[in-house]
Amino acid sequence: PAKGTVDKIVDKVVDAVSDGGPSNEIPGRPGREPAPLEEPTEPRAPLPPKPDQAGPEVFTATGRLTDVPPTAWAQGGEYLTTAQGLRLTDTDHSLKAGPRGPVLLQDHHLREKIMHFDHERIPERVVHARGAAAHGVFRAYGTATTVTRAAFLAKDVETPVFVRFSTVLGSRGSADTVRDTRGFATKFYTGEGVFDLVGNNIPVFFIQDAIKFPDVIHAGKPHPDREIPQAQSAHDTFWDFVSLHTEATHHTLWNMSDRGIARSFRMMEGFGVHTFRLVDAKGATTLVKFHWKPKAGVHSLTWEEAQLINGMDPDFHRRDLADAIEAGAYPQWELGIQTFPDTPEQTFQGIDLLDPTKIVPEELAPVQPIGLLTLNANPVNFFAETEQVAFHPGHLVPGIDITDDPLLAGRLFSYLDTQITRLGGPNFAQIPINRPHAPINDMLRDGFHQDAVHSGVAPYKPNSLDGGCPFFAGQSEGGYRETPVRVPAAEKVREAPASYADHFSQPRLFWLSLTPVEREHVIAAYTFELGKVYEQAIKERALRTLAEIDSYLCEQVAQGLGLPAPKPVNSLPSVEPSPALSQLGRTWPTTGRIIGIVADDGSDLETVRTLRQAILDGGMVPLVIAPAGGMLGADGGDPVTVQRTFATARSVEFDALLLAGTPAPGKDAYGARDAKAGNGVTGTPTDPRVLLMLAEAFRHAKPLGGWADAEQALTAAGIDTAAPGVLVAESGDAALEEIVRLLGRHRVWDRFPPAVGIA
Ligand code: HDE
Repeated sequence: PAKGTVDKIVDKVVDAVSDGGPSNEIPGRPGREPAPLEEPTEPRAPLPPKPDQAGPEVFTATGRLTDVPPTAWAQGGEYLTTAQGLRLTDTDHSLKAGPRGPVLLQDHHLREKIMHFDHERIPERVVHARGAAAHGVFRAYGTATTVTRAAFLAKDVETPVFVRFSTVLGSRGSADTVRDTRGFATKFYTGEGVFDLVGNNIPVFFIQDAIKFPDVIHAGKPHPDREIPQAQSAHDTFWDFVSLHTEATHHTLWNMSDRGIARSFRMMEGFGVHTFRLVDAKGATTLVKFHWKPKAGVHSLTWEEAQLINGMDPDFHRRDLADAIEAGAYPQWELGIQTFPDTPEQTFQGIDLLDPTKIVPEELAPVQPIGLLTLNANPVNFFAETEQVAFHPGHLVPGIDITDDPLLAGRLFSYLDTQITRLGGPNFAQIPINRPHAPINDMLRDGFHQDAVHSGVAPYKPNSLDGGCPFFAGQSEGGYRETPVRVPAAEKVREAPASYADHFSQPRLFWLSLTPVEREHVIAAYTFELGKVYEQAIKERALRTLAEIDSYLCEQVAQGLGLPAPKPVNSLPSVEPSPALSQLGRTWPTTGRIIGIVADDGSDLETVRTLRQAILDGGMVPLVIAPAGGMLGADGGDPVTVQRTFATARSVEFDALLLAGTPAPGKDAYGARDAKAGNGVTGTPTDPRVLLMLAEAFRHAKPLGGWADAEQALTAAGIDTAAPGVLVAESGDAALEEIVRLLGRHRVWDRFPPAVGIA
């Protein structure tokens, strides 16, 4: 991002701190004017309309309203009105018989205001209820034109998009950093109609047939008796189901890997999961799998970090996405496709392309980039946009078709159906965020929340009364034609193909493709999750599933649970690992990374000033952490703005920590107070909250270090200063340089060499 834009976010943080904190007045540098307490009396200009959300054609008895910006319907006038447009003189007092008298039933404004409030909530999504979204643009490279006629994939075509990320299990108010699959749903507003790519950050799914969806979700959601636990898979019903229904093994293993605890929505891959069928201009078809590759790399939290964040900042992912966009550090992904010949078997090198529990390793079918997604604008209103957006895998455009994956077939029903309950009727396509940018002429009429005032008398076809309008489009006019795929002559059965019975070869492939560090995390995750299960029989069954993946994995988890490991399985499938499945081992851009600088008035502030600027120049975000808010400036130089205090900061917010020397305990350090009560922190020269921050950052394998007498604080925190990724540098510059180099790898895993048996 441009330096100025990252600066913006820092200034925003400064503003936020100055809003609530003590006076920031510094001689010669006055703080902000205090906000006026009265409401302004001059009307302000209406909010600008959103250019990509023009309204439907609306006519009234007095004429056409089409040219009125959509915001004018809801927020246009200068005066507060009722929903009927009546200007109001007061909204603070009910109408009463005298100031102390009873409230009058005739108060129509009170009645309307409370009635509307009573109905402000709508049912949350039955899955993927918790989410965050952003607007953006997709620019096609044109490389896909060899396999598809989709107009939005032609070279340099730019298409507006809206992308919603989500967790699956939790309710709308649940925490962001739980262990779960993440949704990655993209709405492309193409000139040929809306195309929705409704994917996840994990390339496989728990089930092979949509008819099992209620089962897996009932098992994952909180227990029906006490409605706990919220947004977790670490409980009996989930493990009961996945240990019995072993086709879930592959997806479960991905969830137990670091993919289940993404560092940021910006740092996740996305997958279309199913195989789709692309069709070129001549009707030739190619089978494809869609992939989103994040420009920022694929990174995860550590498990302890994820749990801490759920308490410290349950909106962590939501905030991270919005802050990055506001700072101008626009998140980007490349869209890519793996292509496979559309053969009657619909397999590729023996892998069944219709089985959504299977991947095709990138080493066998490389991901070919076809365009770039950039998220560049936050929603203006969460409810109107993020909550009301309605995705559907059946929203397709010419050139993109479905396959007979039985999981996809059920989804094609589900996503329309669910909106009727959630959005209150069949007209949800008219909600601004769902409106196509292509012209609509659908002959669908009436129903709840009908926004359009349709003209004409003949919403039927054929008709003569409306001149035969609207007309059918031929293929040359962009008409959608289903691919005439041959359907095999067969008997009606409730059965799956034989290849769907292989539930373990690909989990083994995934396990063997991970680095030792990643495998350790998988072992820890299973041990944690199964450790939360009460029923012994379920744990034992889950261990038998693990024995089908790898004996070491199974033994280690069994040991953690204090259970005997089941007998190793003879002849586990021999599979070729796919290194592309590992998140580690590559170096990524450090743009947008957050570096905390711990300092106080006794620190080397001159270097803090220089480093702060250097971090900004590098496209990263410096946050100065000090004993109290306001400014640091005891050395008489330019005051250094404090963004976090020892009270508001916690290690989980930062990707790396730098110490500008050892800070003295803050005046109001709770640790100092607690020390009097004898909690064991007496005698340390450093504020205990700083010690906690350092110890956590160390445990979470984050780069950390400092200069001046920083070593004293590190040692007081019990940190071995010779450990990898811990630096006590000669100068601030040297410390920063090394920190940035380490951040390119995200974490310093060398600090914790994996157990010998794991490699
Ligand atoms: Fe969904 N899914 N799903 N799903 N799904 C929904 O639609 C469903 C599946 C995914 O941000 C619901 O509007 C069935 C796979 C995402 O608004 C619902 C089956 C994948 C989102 C629904 C699946 C997904 C949803 C709930 C099994 C990855 C959030 C609210 C056949 C490829 C979209 C809604 C958003 C949401 C049904 C399986 C991704 C009920 C029946 C596989 C990202 O319609």
